[in-house]
Amino acid sequence: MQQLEAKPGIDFQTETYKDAYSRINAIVIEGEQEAYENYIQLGQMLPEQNEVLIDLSKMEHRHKKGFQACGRNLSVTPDMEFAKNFFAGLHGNFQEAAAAHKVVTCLVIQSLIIECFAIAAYNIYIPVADDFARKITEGVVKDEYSHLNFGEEWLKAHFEESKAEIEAANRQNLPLVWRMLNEVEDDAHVLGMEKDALVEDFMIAYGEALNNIGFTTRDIMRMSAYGLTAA
Ligand code: PL3
Ligand code: FE2
Ligand code: FE2
Repeated sequence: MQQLEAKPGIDFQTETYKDAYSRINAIVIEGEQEAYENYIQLGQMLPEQNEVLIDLSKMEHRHKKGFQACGRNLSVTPDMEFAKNFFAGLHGNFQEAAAAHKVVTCLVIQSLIIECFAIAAYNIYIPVADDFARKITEGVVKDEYSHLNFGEEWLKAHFEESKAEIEAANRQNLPLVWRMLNEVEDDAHVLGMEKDALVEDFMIAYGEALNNIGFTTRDIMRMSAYGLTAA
């Protein structure tokens, strides 16, 4: 709500900006769509939490609508095929875990990894966004903290019996996040977002989440490094 004037230095109507936006906007729309589906599936896996999870899924649906409006506002057509591929790895791992009734792995993928990725990306996007998208994204990012909190609380309450599976899910999926960040680096740069800042904000949010769940600083250091050097 701070600055309502256009950002100096970014022209939201150049072909370069719109081309990059067609992929980033699609990634966010696809991410929100998959989050919507994932929370519905999580509700089926955790029947006693189904109502809460259905509420979260509805928020994700609203987020998707909001980001679709951001694309339309800039006359950009999102490249949904690109975005589907972008999420294919995490999507496949979530589906595989769901089929095996591995609720801990599903929560790590959606409520920790994907939500932290979204929180980092949206916070960094807000100061460089156009006025319309900034207002939408400010509303969305508040919700994402509550989604992250759902995962934290559940995993914290089941920490001892979940610890090994959380570590395995981290090891399986964190390298995918670094790969995804590399894939989006150039387009994000065009939008005024730097990869280093994305990595830093992701690490902070994810490390704090692991800490809240019950991991030690030593565990967190070890877990955060997976795949980072290979990225
Ligand atoms: C779950 O609620 C949302 C999942 C979305 C994941 C988004 C990842 C975004 C990475 C690309 C950074 C660009 C952000 C710009 C926003 C228009
Ligand atoms: Fe969302
Ligand atoms: Fe979310």
